[in-house]
Amino acid sequence: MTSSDETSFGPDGIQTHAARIGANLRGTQSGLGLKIGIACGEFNGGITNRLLDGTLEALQAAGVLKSDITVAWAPGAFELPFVAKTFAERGRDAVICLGAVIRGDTPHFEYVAGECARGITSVQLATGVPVIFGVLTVNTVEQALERCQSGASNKGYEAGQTAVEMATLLTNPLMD
Ligand code: INI
Repeated sequence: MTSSDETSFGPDGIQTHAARIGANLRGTQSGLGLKIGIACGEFNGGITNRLLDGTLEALQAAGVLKSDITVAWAPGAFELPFVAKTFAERGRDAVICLGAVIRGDTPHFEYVAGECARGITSVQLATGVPVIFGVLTVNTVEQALERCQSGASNKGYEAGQTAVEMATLLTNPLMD
């Protein structure tokens, strides 16, 4: 997390303005019954496997059933949006993209990371299914490793929680 004391919510969190709002909605971590697709990059697989470990831990903690989780491996981050689109079109409640793009000496990084992010945004807006950006875009291997250690700071864990939060938010009847 990069939030500081200054940028984090105060003690009332999202309730700060509740008295002035009709319906003040947020998603939950109740994942039972959610169908989740995970698109995972094989490139830098030592990192993406650790991200996947974090994601699975978060989904399990939220009660998502093992039988409702499908993982599809794509060659690299550039291909993740296509896999995500297929998952979204085939009935998943949320899709999680996991990848690791590490800067090299050429502009290749910008193309792979940029198109991956752009594609993920396009897919979720076009399909109406939340697609979570669990893709590391970092300058060094050390930075990548820092972000995929076990525990709640694992970016894959955050992505899993975000998927459950978004899926439950968007299906809340009060969104109508
Ligand atoms: N794919 C990644 O997931 N991470 C990278 O760091 C990376 N780099 O650096 O090249 C990468 N390249 C492969 C790319 O995602 C595609 O698979 C490839 O270009 C074929 O379309």
